[in-house]
Amino acid sequence: MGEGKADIGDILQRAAELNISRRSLLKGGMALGGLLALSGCSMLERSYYKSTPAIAEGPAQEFLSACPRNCFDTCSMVVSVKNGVIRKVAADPRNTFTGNSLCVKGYAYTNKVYDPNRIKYPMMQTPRGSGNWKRISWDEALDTIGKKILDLKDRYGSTLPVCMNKYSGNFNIWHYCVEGLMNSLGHISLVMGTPCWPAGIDAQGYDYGFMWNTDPEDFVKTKHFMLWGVNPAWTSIHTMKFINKAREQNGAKLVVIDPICTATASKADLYIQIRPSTDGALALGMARYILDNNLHDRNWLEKNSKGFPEFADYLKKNVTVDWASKTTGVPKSVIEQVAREFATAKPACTWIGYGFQRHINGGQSVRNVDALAAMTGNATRPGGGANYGHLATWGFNYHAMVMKQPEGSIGVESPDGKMTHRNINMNNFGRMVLEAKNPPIKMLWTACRNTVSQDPDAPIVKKALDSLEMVVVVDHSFTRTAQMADIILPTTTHFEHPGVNVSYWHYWIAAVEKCIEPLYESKTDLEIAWALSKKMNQLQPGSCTYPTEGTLAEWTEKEINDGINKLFGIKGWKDLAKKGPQKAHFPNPGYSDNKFKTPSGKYEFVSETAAKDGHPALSLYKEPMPIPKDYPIRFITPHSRTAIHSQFQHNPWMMAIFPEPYLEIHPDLAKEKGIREGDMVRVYNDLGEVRIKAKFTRVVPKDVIAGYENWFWKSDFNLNNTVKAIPADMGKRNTGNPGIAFHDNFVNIEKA
Ligand SMILES: Nc1nc2c(c(=O)[nH]1)N[C@H]1C(S)=C(S)[C@@H](COP(=O)(O)OP(=O)(O)OC[C@H]3O[C@@H](n4cnc5c(=O)[nH]c(N)nc54)[C@H](O)[C@@H]3O)O[C@H]1N2
Ligand SMILES: Nc1nc2c(c(=O)[nH]1)N[C@H]1C(S)=C(S)[C@@H](COP(=O)(O)OP(=O)(O)OC[C@H]3O[C@@H](n4cnc5c(=O)[nH]c(N)nc54)[C@H](O)[C@@H]3O)O[C@H]1N2
Ligand SMILES: [Mo]
Repeated sequence: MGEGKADIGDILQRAAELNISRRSLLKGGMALGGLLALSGCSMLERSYYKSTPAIAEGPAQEFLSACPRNCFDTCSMVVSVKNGVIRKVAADPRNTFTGNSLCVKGYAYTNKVYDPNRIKYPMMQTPRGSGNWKRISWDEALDTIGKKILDLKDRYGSTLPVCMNKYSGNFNIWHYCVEGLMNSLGHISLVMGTPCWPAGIDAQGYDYGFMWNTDPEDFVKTKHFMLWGVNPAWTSIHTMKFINKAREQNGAKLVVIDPICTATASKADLYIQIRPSTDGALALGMARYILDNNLHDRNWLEKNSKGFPEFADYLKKNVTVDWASKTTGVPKSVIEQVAREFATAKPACTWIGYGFQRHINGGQSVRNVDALAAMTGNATRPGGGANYGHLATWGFNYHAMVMKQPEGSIGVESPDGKMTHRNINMNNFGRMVLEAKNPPIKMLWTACRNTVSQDPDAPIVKKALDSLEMVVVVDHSFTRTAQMADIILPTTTHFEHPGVNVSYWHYWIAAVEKCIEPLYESKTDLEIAWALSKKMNQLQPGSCTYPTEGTLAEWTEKEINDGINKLFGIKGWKDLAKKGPQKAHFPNPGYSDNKFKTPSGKYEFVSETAAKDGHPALSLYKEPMPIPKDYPIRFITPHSRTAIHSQFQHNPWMMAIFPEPYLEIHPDLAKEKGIREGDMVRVYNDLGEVRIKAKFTRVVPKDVIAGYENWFWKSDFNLNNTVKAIPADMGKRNTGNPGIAFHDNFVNIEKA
């Protein structure tokens, strides 16, 4: 990692040595009455829309911050504080990707921090799910948890009955302390993988060696955009600025391919309403047209690629534009037109969204789109690229994570004879917890994660939680998962501690300064790790190797190394905080030097690595999932404008502007089912059901309905009640487990 550019190989190897999951590095029915009475919320609920503290007098002080949510944009922010109270959160324009504005969620931070429904104290619920919450002290909470871990270790001879599920609540670097803490207890049942982007990572791994998107600020150079299953008008609003600039300055054309006419699609020059999960056929149909019309970049292909002749041969024998048109539902003339325009515009930029690859053929479809970008010479052209994401700025020390197990810790034997954690697939979490044997799973520690809300198979996840002896949730919100906990531990927001953040999309780094004191009795995840380790060692010396003290400032500084310093032109975290956000200076962003990390060192149309992993070596077409007879309607559940997953939407300001979820339904389908606009609709399949209000719209085709994943305060609306844990085709190589086909979700509907 000496050069600062994260060598993912190094990081993964280091993680593997320490038995830390790859996923940790890769985006790594409570009854309310009782609770509200205890926490003082009943009073606060009455002033629901006035939740920020009274105006504080005195001079404002400004602090640097960065939004640590799992989002492309990872905005740099400036926070104004008066008398210890946050008054304003604004964009930091020194980060030129962030520019002058935040998103609707960023501006709602003052409300999120002071949300009256924040978890304020450690609390215990007896019995679980009853709503009978009691405030307890930190000492009692940690003592109870520590004794349970030791009891399980005693009964089963190892810490394998302890399971940990963490994902993307907070991407501040030292938040990997959660993995570190668990690693320090011994080998556990570790939830590995990611629900987010794994199929695409593996796909780009086969083609490029590893994903590495071009600098999105370079989108201004582009002449032609093809956005495949990505909705930046909601999910990356800052990238839209650069797309719009290219349209103004270069007359760039914007093509959007999505089964839903999204907010992004509505602004496009050309919107292609594709049949879901058939994008591979569109890409290959375009490729065939480009080949037939000699519009491919022979020069680039000869020098920089491997296997193009085989790919061309496949196209000639197996692909026609007619076939592509029939498969995708896109008219032949449109395929031909867009193929010609894409191949002749230089540079042409392709952006593959994460929503795109959440299908059983998602990874293979990414390879098909990659191939299209490569054959036109756009794979590495500045302002071009087949852009997906990157980890090139993530070369930190992971000091908070890298911990060793106690001596003699017993785990699962890996093929090379080493002890490791037991791999619990994040994308099949519920079932794997229920089915774990020898030893069974008995306890769950979860932080930065809302499994009941965000994971597929929600009804099975609930059963799994019910089956455990203890569930511990560290969070600031009373999430659905928290409602099923025995113990909840209140944690800080990023305004209450220092930290450091980078993005998996843009190239900036930003320091996070502590702006205010931790609210109520909340502690950072890192302080919780120190405190639990201390408690464990009091209860049984040597039972936890995690350090027991430190300062947050020191631990933040310890994440920075020479490589990071060099890459960003800084001298440690303090210097970064002094200078403000900094941008990485890569000599070869997005493989613009055409040096790939594949075995051949070239772009690979034919990948032996893919073949070794059981996939086609060639970038050929993979069929979508057949539509089940009893459940003929596809239910797509993408991301919401007013939330990051289960965060923000439930906060008072957001509830005020957007109080309830809606189901997008085509009027013709609604008519067939006897549903009127505004009716409650029961959406169901053999897994479960969800009830949502119908909103008539023609943005969805007749055989597709859409609802946006979200958590509304006091609502039991959960889209994942119907989403089954069906694996995507790829993801295991780089993230430990395959991705999840969220959008191969089939249901039926009726008036509720
Ligand atoms: N406001 C907001 N921003 C976010 C997030 C959020 O929750 N809210 N989440 C962040 C995270 S973690 C992520 S992963 C990203 C996700 O960012 P995106 O990938 O932009 O968003 P998604 O909503 O997952 O999916 C985008 C689109 O994929 C489409 N899609 C589904 N199946 C297909 C298909 O077969 N073909 C094609 N062409 N399109 C298809 C959906 O209709 C949807 O419009 O956004 C990040 N930014
Ligand atoms: N149906 C459907 N489901 C999906 C998706 C979809 O498109 N459709 N998208 C999937 C994707 S792409 C993703 S990335 C996942 C996201 O899944 P998660 O990562 O679970 O989602 P979040 O709701 O962002 O965050 C989880 C929790 O972290 C908490 N949190 C925030 N900051 C901190 C902190 O500092 N410490 C601790 N301990 N907790 C904190 C939040 O309050 C929240 O409750 O969801 C997936 N689920
Ligand atoms: Mo995600």
